[in-house]
Amino acid sequence: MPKLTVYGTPVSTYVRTVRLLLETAGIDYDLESVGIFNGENETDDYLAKNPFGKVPTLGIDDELLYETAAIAPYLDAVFASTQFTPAAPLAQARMRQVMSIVDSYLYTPVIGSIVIQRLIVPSQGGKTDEAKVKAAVEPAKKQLTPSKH
Ligand SMILES: N[C@@H](CCC(=O)N[C@@H](CS)C(=O)NCC(=O)O)C(=O)O
Repeated sequence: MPKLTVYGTPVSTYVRTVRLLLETAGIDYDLESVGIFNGENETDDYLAKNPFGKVPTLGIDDELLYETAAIAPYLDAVFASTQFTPAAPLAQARMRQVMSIVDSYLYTPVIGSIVIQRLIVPSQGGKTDEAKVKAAVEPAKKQLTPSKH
């Protein structure tokens, strides 16, 4: 079993995705905190692990893997007997479709605006920018409305 290390901010939604999978499958790992609110993700040390300065990054012994859409299937295939991936190709494609929609369209209004403004800013003593929240509600609703498929 390789040594697995998750580098990232615990509250991050993408870090949570990777940790949910690890925890649910009972896979041993270490968590090394890299703060995205205090600039730790922009240090030379972290940028050497992940040149985009995003969390999470997964350490697998001496290897480093980043991008949640790469990390999750890797962990599922190697350590969880693909229990988190549907076997049927169409169901698998639907899963990737949802993941891609979240990454490409939903993250910015929901996390980047609503969660940051309503949760993170007040938790750090700041004041919510209600205009940013308001502007994000319609795009978020649109992305959350199921399509006919
Ligand atoms: N495409 C990346 C996105 C990860 C991401 O956006 N993480 C956020 C936290 S939820 C982050 O690192 N933000 C720090 C920043 O943008 O400076 C992935 O799938 O892992």
